[in-house]
Amino acid sequence: MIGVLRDVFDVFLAGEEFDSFAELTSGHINDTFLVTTKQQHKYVFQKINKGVFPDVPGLIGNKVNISNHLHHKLSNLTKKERQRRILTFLQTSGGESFYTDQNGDFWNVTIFIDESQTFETVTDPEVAYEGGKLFGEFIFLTTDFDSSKLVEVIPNFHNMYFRFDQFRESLQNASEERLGKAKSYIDRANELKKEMLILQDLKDSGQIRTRVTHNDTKISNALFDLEGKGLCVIDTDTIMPGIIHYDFGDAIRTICNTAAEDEKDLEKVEFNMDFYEAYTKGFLEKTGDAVSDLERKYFPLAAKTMIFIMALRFLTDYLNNDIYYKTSFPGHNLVRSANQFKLIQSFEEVMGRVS
Ligand code: GN1
Ligand code: MG
Repeated sequence: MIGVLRDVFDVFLAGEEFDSFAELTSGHINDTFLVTTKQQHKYVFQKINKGVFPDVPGLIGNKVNISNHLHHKLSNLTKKERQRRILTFLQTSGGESFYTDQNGDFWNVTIFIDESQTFETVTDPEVAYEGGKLFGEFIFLTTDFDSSKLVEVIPNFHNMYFRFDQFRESLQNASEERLGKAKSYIDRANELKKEMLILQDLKDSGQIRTRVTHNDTKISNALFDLEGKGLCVIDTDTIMPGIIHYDFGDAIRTICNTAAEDEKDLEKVEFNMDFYEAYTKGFLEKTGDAVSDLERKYFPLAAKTMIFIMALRFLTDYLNNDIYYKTSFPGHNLVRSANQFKLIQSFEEVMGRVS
């Protein structure tokens, strides 16, 4: 690995000297490294998974364009402040935002944001509130960016019809053993199908507007400063046109889960309503009038739908013998799916109590 990292280094950081690197392992898709220079600067080197993303140059174009837009919108801040609040992409000596290595893999480099922290799970409503403000601000600041200028980096990424089609195919190809182990979750997915298509229909009919969305707003993709204030939205690979519900719901999916998304002990998995309220408050404070009443009306369904889509995708990957997500033990995807289905059950109970 060191060889290719050095090649990437030389192309992006000709003026500095390589010191050391460490792999950052929290993502499920790409390979990510923290690189430190002898000048004591830190950068994030990322190799984008070209098996998952068919158009990597398009993907990098999206995220660089959105970063530039955000830098422009926050131009009242100093450059140093902006580089802590917004991902900043380096350019190669040839003026490109990515480098293609000898294997045809694509690399991009961003400035590492130091003195920051992330959360895999949330235990403090203040984190939920700050996360809501951060992702809400992202929506607010990108509302005037024409989303049709973005490449659809994974076509149909959050399209529920498409995810059900993939699920149906996986059922046809799965082993008897895996079908048996997954039976109760397969049944549950089918039971929920009709409700889980409502938002997709509202999007497809144009009743809910398509805008710039991040599409992977799990809480670990929000950086916080050391005081716990929201700092920067990271992992912008999946930025593309979408509906606000994708971002609202995916954040709730991780913030309101009292356990990690792959916790095996399902008794630990509960939906935390206080965090739902704290997140929503922060989100709406920042989005302001960028959110319509109709969009807002469907926030609770957005939460359920985004928990569900991950339950379905993990289940599908389990039935496909784990070809998409990185797994660390046999059955990892089934554990993830079971976890998300338990979260839906808890969500239904908690929401039933408040409504
Ligand atoms: C994947 O690679 P990572 O962890 O950023 C996935 C998301 C899921 C997430 C679940 C391109 O994101 O959709 O919500 O795992 N990204 C892609 O943890 O499929
Ligand atoms: Mg991601």
